[in-house]
Amino acid sequence: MQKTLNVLMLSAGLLNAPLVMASTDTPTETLYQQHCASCHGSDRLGGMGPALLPENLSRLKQNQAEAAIREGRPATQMLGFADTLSDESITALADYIYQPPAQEPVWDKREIVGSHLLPYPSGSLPDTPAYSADMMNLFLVVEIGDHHVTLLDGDSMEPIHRFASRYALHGGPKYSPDGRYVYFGSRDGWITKYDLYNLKVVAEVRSGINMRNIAVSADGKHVLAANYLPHTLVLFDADNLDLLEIIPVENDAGESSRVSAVYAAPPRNSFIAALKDIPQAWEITVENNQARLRKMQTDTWLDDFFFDPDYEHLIGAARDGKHGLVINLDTGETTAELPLPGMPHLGSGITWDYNGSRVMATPHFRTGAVSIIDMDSWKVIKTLETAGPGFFMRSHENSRYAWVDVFFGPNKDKVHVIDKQTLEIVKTLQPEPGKVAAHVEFDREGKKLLLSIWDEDGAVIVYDADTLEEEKRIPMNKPSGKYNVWNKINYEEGTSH
Ligand code: DHE
Repeated sequence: MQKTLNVLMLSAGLLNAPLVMASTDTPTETLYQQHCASCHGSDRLGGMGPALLPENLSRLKQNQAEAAIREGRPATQMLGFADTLSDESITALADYIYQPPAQEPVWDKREIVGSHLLPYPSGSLPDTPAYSADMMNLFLVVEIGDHHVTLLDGDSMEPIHRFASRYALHGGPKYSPDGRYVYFGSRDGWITKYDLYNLKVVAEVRSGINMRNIAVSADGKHVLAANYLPHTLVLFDADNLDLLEIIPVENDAGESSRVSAVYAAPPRNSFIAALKDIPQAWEITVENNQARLRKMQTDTWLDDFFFDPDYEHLIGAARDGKHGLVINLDTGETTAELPLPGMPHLGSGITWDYNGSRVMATPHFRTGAVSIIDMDSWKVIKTLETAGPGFFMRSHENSRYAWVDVFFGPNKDKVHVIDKQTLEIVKTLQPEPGKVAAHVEFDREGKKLLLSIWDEDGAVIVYDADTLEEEKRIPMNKPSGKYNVWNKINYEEGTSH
């Protein structure tokens, strides 16, 4: 019996791991293998269920994890264990998954290639849409409540299809330049390529254990993934998601770094990566399927980037959360410093023409303010007070209004509408009292827009972009981001890129 247990534990890499004991006298490791491993992987790297490692759990409080083990998770395969396990065992299990594993998990070439799924190789499906709609005015809505995606017809605002996604998608899905395919990234490292013509997942691969986001090159040939764990950028061929290169992220002294995010820079035909742990920004160009790196030293650690429309400058938020730096991407030199209150969320910044100049605007995570910055002089021309810290900002070239949410605090159910020419808030909406209202996306013409009621019993609300009147509500399960094909593939000025 002991021999069998040893073999089981050896195959799960457990004999070297410390044995945490639940007070039932059953080692917690054994409880994990008995009850959790079949879905979450014997190594905790995930399987049908998400990875259960400290990095992957950083957004879930331990008592919430305990509640999920006890009661399960509605609308998922996660069953509750209240009837099977004692309270002490449940607490011990929750404790256990927040401890780092005895051996650092490995996610290298073998694991990446081993994860690759290719149900429909490139060229194997029809090249015409299987349904009729304006394919340029489709929206994808990510529903994080039950990990699904809804495809919406942007003319009729009717759902066309709803499909299951990987667990915890994060960051905007990225379209191929012709708008036929979309690539999703999950926090657990999965990249999913989906064919919008045939409504099918065509390829999937897991780039890492804990991923931040992905970017698709302007020519549509490459996908680059930014990982926290391991410290890598991973380059894939966009056709079938074949692995091309694993790029270790480290400086010349061999110190490695997590990658905060990666962005496509279309006019430069390159990618730009933001690094979390070393004060550098990287530009990555791909030649003959090989990555060439340019490492720009920066004055401080920068997170969260925004770019001017020509991608000549990068605007990064300094780690102190109080200012931003403007860096010339050709010279790598810092050209300006911006005083910004309370952790700007530059990733959701937008730009527009104002009095003959281009301005950019960004909300802040820690302060109820929107900063509006002149992009020629790099001066803050207005700090607009809002009802609380915001997360996302949006507009459209054809709309006179910019929308910003109040994601945090007692006014989280409010959304401000800003007149882009007077730089004043002209209306504050409160569509569903008590529930977060956040993240807007316009249709391709800028005539209508969608706003999320960010709740399991939530909805996407359709507004007329001029009259600001509500037109309809489409029920959804915690809808987060919404992404219009035309706006994304044309790098529309009012949306994220
Ligand atoms: Fe995000 C985009 C970073 C927490 C929902 N988020 C991004 C991007 C970055 C980022 C760098 C741009 C990448 C892209 O689109 O390719 N997000 C971070 C964080 O550092 C932060 C604050 C903490 C973290 O743990 O990651 C964070 N983000 C969240 C959330 O809590 C949100 C609200 C819910 C969730 O799903 O996790 C959230 N982030 C989003 C969404 C986008 C996003 C919906 C895409 C916005 C868009 O319109 O493009």
